[in-house]
Amino acid sequence: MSTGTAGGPHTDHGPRDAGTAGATGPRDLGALRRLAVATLEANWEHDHTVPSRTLYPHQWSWDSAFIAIGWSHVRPERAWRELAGLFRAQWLDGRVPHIVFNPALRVGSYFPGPEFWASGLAEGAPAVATSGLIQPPVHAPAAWLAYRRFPSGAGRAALCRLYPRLVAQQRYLATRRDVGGGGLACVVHPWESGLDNSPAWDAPLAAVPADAAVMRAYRRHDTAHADAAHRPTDLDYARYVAIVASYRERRYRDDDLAARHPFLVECPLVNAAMGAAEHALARIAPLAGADPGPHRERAARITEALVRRLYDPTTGTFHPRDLRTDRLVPARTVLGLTPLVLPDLPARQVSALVAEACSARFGLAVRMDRPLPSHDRTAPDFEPLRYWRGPSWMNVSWLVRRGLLGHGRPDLAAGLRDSMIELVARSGCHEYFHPDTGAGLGSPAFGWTAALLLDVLADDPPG
Ligand code: 9WN
Repeated sequence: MSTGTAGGPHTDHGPRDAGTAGATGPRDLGALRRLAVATLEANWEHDHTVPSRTLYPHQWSWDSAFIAIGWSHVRPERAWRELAGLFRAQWLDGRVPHIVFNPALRVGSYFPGPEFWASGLAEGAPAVATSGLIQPPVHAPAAWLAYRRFPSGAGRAALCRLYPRLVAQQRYLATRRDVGGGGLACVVHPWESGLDNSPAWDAPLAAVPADAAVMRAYRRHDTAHADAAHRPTDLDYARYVAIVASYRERRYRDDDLAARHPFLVECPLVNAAMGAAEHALARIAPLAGADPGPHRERAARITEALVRRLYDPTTGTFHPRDLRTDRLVPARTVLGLTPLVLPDLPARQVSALVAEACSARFGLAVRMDRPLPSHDRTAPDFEPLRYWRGPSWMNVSWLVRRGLLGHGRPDLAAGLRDSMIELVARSGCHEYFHPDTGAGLGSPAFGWTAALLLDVLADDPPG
């Protein structure tokens, strides 16, 4: 990997010279750890951690799960406050909203803000303002890892309080969101996947009627804080807004999605996370006095459905299924690799995904020369600077690394770990990174980058 420039290491806490991949010395690792802790501390806000003080000043769902894992390494009580705070905003139907708005912040501190979502008008929404969407359900594994890292009595009590809420989150996804009837949950908005403008959504989004000019009526907050050339376009945002408007009009009810909703897609990541959550719940259940059996059964059913509905034997990877056309989306994005997190993924799919990850498309190796990209490097629509259309993200690398560890590939997992550490050593705790140079992009002090760096530095065994 060549030298990153944008963002540079933080001068206050950052390492001076962390060396090349795999050669990061112990003193440098100490400095990296301090940088990560300082980033989390700076983003802590009473009972949760903001992803970024500038771009994302509220609480985000899957960010909080990753961030809780980071807190478990340094201040375990904050891991539980983070998760408990998020689940206090759970809706009566079990959905965990993707944004919980901080009422103390001024109007306009994020777009679309609470006035746009109008969650208060929806049945079963909490008193605090939230969005009406979900994000990948990575919370049960996060809670399990946080407990395993520091298994105190207080941690166990917090985990047991969380357990029924985690179960309700799964029930919501498995029932209300199984619009395709095949045992998988669908996403109703690209934001629900966490990979907002991934090329995976281009085809299903193209069918949503929208005009970029509608964005003149709104003030985008993201482009005031980040380079517009790195962010989704105005036409993307016009479609995002149109899809929310359609869901909001029905007060975020899921009963007639198939008949009315313009975007319905089964996402490999959301469903892999849902399966991994059942495995984690099977570990948590005995602590909470519950039977792990049903969790194991549901986990097996989800893995079977994922392989049946989203795996394409001709490409050897997983693809989203567009329920409007009942076809797989052809783009080969990093979403396709994420089913590796399932411990019961059959050997055939594991070896196909390892081959896909090690191909020129994603460049995974025991010694990586460039970080894992979010999209196929060889695709004509690969964009090294634009958000989820090429740049490297720490959370996706972390998920793939866990999958590799779980499937007996510690060599490749170590290569990925080195490349993740090197990114932060070169560029700081950025939101995402240039997939060729490792330059830091987006927000410079990003929560999950710091949190997951702490986790990979600790290098706990899988489980
Ligand atoms: C919309 C907070 C979130 C992440 C998402 C990431 C980005 C929001 C945005 O930031 O999405 O939810 O405004 O772009 O795509 O994964 O959770 O960090």
